[in-house]
Amino acid sequence: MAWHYRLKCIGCGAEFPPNTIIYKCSSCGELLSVEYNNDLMSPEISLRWASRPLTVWRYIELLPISDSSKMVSLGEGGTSLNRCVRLGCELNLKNLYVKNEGENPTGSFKDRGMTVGVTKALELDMKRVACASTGNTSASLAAYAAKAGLECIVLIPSGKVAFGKLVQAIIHGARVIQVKGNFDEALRIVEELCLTQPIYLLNSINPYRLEGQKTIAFEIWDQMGHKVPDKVIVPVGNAGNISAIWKGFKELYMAGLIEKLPEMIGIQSEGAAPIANFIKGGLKEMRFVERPETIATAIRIGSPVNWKKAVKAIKESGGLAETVSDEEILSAQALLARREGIFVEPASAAAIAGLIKLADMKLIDRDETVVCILTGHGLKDPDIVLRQFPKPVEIEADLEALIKIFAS
Ligand code: AN7
Repeated sequence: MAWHYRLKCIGCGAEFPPNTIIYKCSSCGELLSVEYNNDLMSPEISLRWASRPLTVWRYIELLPISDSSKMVSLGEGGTSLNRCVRLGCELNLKNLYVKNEGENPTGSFKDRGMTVGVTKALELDMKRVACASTGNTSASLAAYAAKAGLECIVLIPSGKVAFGKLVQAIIHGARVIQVKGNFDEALRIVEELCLTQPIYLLNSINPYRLEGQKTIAFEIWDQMGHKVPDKVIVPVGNAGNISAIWKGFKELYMAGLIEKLPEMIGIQSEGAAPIANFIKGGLKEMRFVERPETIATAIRIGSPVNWKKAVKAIKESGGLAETVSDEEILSAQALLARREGIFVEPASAAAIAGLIKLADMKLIDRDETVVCILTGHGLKDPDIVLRQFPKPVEIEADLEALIKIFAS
């Protein structure tokens, strides 16, 4: 069978045939990327897309799957691109949009990656899948593994995963293992496990998973009438998503479907900001954060494995990186909920907090088109909200008592 793609090392350029179980380059140890055959990269590639529903699989010609009969899907993708008139007004931005990834089946963008990654696990005839996770990856993998009938193992940092996400992994039947340590440590041991046992690793060092996530870019292009925004703002943890979205835009460009590329803006939490510190500080060497800490537990990551891909995405695109405090994240979360009716988890609110900060600093022009990626649903982490707001008042079941409340 002729393949339409191959794996390529982002460091030394070594190429590997598709359908090899490999996560890093065997000669230099760098990350791998999926590259498509040149003859696919023409505007004709999009001819068949228009007649298909807006989902991850609309773009199958640019996905690394050969046997669509094995497809494991829960209806992921096709999330709304909402125009934010009220929030935009407040920030003095005329063309503000948010892409609401919380609408995905398990409530986060991870589903785009897992539909492709778990389909790949079946193609490779793997029976067990695993990941380390700050929560959403494990929730998503657990669901897709259940759908596919695969055994699922997830490692999470002890006590640092939002309740809703933990509950998802448990109900879908994953073997949930709490690691006394942070995400970075959990990832290190699960990677070693998968290299020594027949277990398929579905963290974002898996290049196939990121292919699913790049469809965020394709959908934005489709939803904007075959145009791309000036700026795309993405919360960054392990840095897979910003890298994937940039790859998506670049493929549209290589295929001749767009004439310009958006600037990629990465936002990290102050207490877990190795990439933002590296870019903002113009550092020569990456300094990982040994003890990452932030209220946005999804992005509580100190050694992002995809940092090289992400730095390249931000620099190549002429974008930038910024940090936001926990306070700024929580206030952005409430502002978005109250102005636009969208409830996101703190990691996603980091993108809005970054937007606010950059608008204040006049780093976004009033006329520019901006898209913020809202990566996960707010209901995954309700405790955080309850802790910040006073308890609702309680009254007797009596009209007068009710009227009294409004009078006060
Ligand atoms: C809501 O679930 O890393 O920069 O293990 O859940 O691609 O890592 C989650 C990451 C942003 C950061 N927003 O994306 C995990 C995990 C939400 C997230 C990110 C995550 P990457």
